[in-house]
Amino acid sequence: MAYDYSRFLRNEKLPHIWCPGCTYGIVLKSFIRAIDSLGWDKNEIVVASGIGCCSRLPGYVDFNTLHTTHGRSIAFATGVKIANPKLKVIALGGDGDMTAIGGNHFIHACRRNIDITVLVFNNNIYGMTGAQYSPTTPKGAWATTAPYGMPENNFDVVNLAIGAGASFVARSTAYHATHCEKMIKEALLHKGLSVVEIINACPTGFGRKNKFKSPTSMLLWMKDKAVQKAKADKMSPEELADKLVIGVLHKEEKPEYVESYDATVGLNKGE
Ligand SMILES: Cc1ncc(C[n+]2csc(CCOP(=O)(O)OP(=O)(O)O)c2C)c(N)n1
Ligand code: SF4
Repeated sequence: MAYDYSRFLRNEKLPHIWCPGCTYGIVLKSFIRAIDSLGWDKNEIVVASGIGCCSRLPGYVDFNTLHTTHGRSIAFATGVKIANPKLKVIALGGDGDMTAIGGNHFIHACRRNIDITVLVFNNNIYGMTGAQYSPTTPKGAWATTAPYGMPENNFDVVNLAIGAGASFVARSTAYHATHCEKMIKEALLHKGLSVVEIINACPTGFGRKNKFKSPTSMLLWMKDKAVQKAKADKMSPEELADKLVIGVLHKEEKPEYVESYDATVGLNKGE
């Protein structure tokens, strides 16, 4: 029997607004299956987004949702988690949302190790506003704001998160939909700040001008580029130079922010 996504959707909001060939629909389904597999009560789940094509996602899912301002989903999610630590809190956004305007929220949430899950939907471009470059646009790639090719170095979201102190960091792609579901599930189960970078395709903004002939070719690019962590561990840096390692790339146990905060404040108040 076909999987029934409608149990988790605000069906009255459909059809969605994403372009044909956009992979946000695929990852929305991975996200729903991950949550369903955990059997959590819908009412204990909070999903906060910023602004962007991917930030339409909370509009479609039937959880407690916040469609906030551009780059601020983590700030809102932090407030929710501190106010009610029992809630399962997820902040999501595009590469622009999370690594440009929201970059400071991102690194400081990682540093604090607050128990929220951050999903970074990386399509290497500002999709919603017309293909301006973002901090993850590869060097040399075309964007409306880089008509001669992106002149800047780009962020690696995984390395950024690990460097800033996140205690769980994973990567997947829209092509690897089942793997993506698994990464989201593991992130949701982790206590502390968990990040999943999900590589996405924006055929309308990024693909057409960057020599991808079709949305399918963008998915095949993800397939060819991805290497599972276990295999990557046996490869040389030269062999990995042009590859995208997927899987759980960092995991450690360390004190969680809300608990540390309560303990510190309680201690200083003499409780
Ligand atoms: C404060 C503010 N600045 C700029 C914008 C315009 N804006 C809306 S979405 C967006 C970028 C979206 O790109 P990304 O976050 O990568 O998400 P995508 O659309 O690719 O999913 C920008 C610059 C805004 N809404 N608010
Ligand atoms: S502009 Fe790009 S990211 Fe936005 S819906 Fe269209 S294909 Fe998807």
